[in-house]
Amino acid sequence: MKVLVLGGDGYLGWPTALHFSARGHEVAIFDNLCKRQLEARVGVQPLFPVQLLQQRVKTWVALTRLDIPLFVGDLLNHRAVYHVMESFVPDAIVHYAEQPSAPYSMRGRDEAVFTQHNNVVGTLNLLFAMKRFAPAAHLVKLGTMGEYGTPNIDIEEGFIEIAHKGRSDVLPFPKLPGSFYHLSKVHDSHNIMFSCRVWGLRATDLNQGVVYGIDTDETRRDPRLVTSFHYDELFGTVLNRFCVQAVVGLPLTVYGEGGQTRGFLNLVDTLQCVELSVLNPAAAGEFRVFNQFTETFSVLDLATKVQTAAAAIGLGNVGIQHVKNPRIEAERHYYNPAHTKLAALGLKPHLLSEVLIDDVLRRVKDAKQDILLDTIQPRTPWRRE
Ligand code: USQ
Repeated sequence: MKVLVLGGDGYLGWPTALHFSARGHEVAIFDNLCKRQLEARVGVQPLFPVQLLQQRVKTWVALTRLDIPLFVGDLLNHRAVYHVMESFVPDAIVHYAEQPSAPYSMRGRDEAVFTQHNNVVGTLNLLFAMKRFAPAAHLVKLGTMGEYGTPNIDIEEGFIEIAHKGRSDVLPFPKLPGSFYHLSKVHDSHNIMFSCRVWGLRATDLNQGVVYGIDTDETRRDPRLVTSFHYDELFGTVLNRFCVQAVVGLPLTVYGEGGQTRGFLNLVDTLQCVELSVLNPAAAGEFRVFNQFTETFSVLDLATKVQTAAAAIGLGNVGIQHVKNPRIEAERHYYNPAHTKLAALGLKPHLLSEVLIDDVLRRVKDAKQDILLDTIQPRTPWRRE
């Protein structure tokens, strides 16, 4: 298949592009490299050195003889999107090209506006480009479990049957997003669903949980293929952050009580889920939603697991620090989201094990000298101060 990866320079986009390329698909990357600019602006960097995108594509080509054409362009520039759609004509479009951080979106007005403009308008440009140049292509869009928030009822996969005053209908599941970033994904979902309804486009919205991990089969082939692994307060996800904190001997930063429960998945399972979605496309006019995670944990559960794994590899007794929660979120709540649709397509989960945490800890330990200690503590409050 012809697979266009939007945001192919990122933590998930880069390994996704290699995964499809290694499996014989014709892959192209579209990226505006803006994550690198955001990193420079706020003074953070990925733990392992990430080469220029052009250089890592060359490394992949040299190793495999498999080409990955690169389009450096911005989804906000509709002409750039029209150009890639017209010249590559993808069968599937995997869309990661968004500002991915909730804390970044909560830093202030500029960052909130940037996040929503970049994400929502970028996706709108993409939908118009699909309508015009690739109406049969299947959009696989990375959404977030955070669209649902933590309601006091079971969370369904996208839709819920509601009986109301003697009538019933199947309607989008209610949304309770927890940041301007998560809101941007809600707005995207509505725009995509509408485009499927009125233009007959086909789309799968992957409501993904929190991803952890460093390596995939492809990135492991050469250190120059490593993905962008963050541990700072803005772009690092919680388990990756805890592993880095354990290596430098800092107490693990559990926000508040730590009863916040989320869906989690290994980076390699993100690739599996995206591949299953691409190989089993939505029908014309269909807007599907899959909840994409393999297990749920509370933040405190995760901290305890990292503590145990750290002790087992001789990192000593890592502490846990219940820091004041910078976010407005329930710290104790009901959480039971459905996640059967990807399993029905054949997902074989790589569950979180001590071995995996060990692997991450060892990899991080080798790069310990490069960890920027002053980027770790949370500094972005949600509340008015
Ligand atoms: N947390 C801590 N300590 C930390 C960092 C985070 O207790 O040092 C807590 C947060 O308060 C939150 C939970 O861990 O309750 C998850 O935080 P996170 O930063 O790992 O994840 P989040 O901000 O929710 O965003 C991440 C990705 C985002 C994706 C989302 C999926 O950055 O792109 O959409 O996970 S989900 O969380 O299911 O919405």
